[in-house]
Amino acid sequence: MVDRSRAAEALMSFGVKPPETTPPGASRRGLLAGAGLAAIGAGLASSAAAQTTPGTVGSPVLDVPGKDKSLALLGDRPLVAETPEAMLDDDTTPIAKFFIRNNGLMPEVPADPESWKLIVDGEVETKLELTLADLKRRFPAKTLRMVLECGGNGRSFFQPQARGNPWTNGGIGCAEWTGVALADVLKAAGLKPSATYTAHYGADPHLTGDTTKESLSRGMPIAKATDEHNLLVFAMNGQPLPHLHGGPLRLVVPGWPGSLSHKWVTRITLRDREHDGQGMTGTSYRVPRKPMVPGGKADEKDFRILESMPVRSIITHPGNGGRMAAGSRSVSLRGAAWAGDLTVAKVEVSTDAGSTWSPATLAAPKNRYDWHRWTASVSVPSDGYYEIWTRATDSEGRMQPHVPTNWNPQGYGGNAMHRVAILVG
Ligand SMILES: Nc1nc2c(c(=O)[nH]1)N[C@H]1C(S)=C(S)[C@@H](COP(=O)(O)O)O[C@H]1N2
Ligand SMILES: [Mo]
Repeated sequence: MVDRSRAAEALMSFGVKPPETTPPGASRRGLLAGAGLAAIGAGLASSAAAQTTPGTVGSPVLDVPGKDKSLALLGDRPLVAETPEAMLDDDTTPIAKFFIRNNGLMPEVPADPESWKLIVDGEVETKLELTLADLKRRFPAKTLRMVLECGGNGRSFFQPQARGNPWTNGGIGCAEWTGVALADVLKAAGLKPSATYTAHYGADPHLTGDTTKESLSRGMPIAKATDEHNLLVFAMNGQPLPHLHGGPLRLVVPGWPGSLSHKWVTRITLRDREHDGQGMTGTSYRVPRKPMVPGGKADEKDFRILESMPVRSIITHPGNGGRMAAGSRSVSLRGAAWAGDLTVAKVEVSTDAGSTWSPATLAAPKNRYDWHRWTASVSVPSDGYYEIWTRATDSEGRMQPHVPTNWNPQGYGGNAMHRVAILVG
């Protein structure tokens, strides 16, 4: 166990990871020990409370062609990397900065992407076998800018620590996805009245290489499956969908956990009941219906499937550890906010730990499921150390909490307010 000071404990009770003196076994990153804060100086770094992971200093670096080396590597087998909040400052997340989440190994790159095959079967009138070329020929393509967010985003802020990849707020990206509507393909297959749930299968082998096991196989109720925004995607930001992100063909199911957005998708089976594949059972992608004691023993029958992701706002500029010139009396902020199936009603910012809040200005999203970019300006009455906080409220009036709530063993739904530390002068 890492020796923690009283102050650090106070921070932890506030849902914030204090600086680690010893790197934790599970995570190879020294949370808060990254580039930004280090630049401010040791004194600030040891007292900083800001909730972010600015870099991968002292950790193995992600070295994958086409990907930014500043992504924070959370694991290499399977390959998992997140995008520190300050790297999410683009309106559209570039492919190089987009987070990566694999559960298994990567499939082989197909010699001819256009002949990639998708099967639609199960509770349908007509079983379909479509190549990527067929999909492009038979169905109209559309492009939507949409958030893809890992179900475990925010997990690292749970106390006690929850099981799984220790995402800060960077298991998220917002890209321009081009593809055909899943709803159109399901319509072409003809849904039987018995079709109530989907099951998604892909080409990525299980980590153990065991061919009888799926690395992941999730599904969704038919009402969500037939939403016109779900796409069978073959292009990302105007480029052929990269292999790493599921190319040549993946699902993108916005608003719900990223695990529904199956990469290298080969088969979608319509079922007459809830799916029971890899990632559907136990406490996977499930949250307590009845709040449980943090760290306690889970009773799986009290759990429900996590559907729409909770509201979240992040500060994308300045980054944690940002420095302003001496004498600066205002700081311009930029950020992003999103809210699963809902929209964001408002974003607010504070420089006094939430004693007072002022509104941010939201830009109009391009389409439903796009994130809301926001800007704000805050005044800083003197030089010195400040923490900037942001919080968003969704269109149903739910605001981000101060601390992650509804603790669960695998740490889903943690959406505490985001904060960064800056130094003026
Ligand atoms: N075939 C397959 N699809 C998958 C996964 C996977 O492991 N295998 N991971 C899922 C999870 S948990 C997430 S969060 C997203 C991540 O997509 P990305 O790697 O393109 O960012 O892909 C989803 N689709
Ligand atoms: Mo995920």
